[in-house]
Amino acid sequence: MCNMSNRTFTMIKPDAMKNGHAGAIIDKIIKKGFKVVALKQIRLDAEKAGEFYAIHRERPFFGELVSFMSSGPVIAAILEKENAVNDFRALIGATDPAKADEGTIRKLFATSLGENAIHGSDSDENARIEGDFFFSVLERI
Ligand code: 3AN
Repeated sequence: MCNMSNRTFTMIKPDAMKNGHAGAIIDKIIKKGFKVVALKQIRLDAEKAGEFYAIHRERPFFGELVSFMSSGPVIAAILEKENAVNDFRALIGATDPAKADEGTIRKLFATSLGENAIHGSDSDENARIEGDFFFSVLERI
């Protein structure tokens, strides 16, 4: 039941929130068969956004990324489905929306490479780390 390889973590990013796409994105996720284990709307400050994206600290776009991710609220969620990490990455599409497949969330709703609507964990280990970053045990069903 709690097999972590069946879970992933996502965040609807400030561009999609601001552009009114949150409802449509959640609808697509649920229709694709993901069960919502935990979900909340929060606003990251620059420090927390920097901590979440610490792996990109040395990249030239890090400052831009931190300022974007703390520019408005996000919706964070833990999702459950068989093969969750890979299936969710397929559903959201390529990092650059211009390169994302038709019908993917980023193709439909992302603004640009930097403001790309949604995050999806890239491994089971990161799904667990990222879910723990946002949610306590009591906040999960
Ligand atoms: P993904 O979100 O597809 O796993 P990552 O982990 O390589 O992609 O990048 C994390 C986030 O950093 C992206 N979602 C995007 O917002 C931002 N990002 C990645 N590459 C660039 C870039 N070349 N220029 C600006 N922002 C970028």
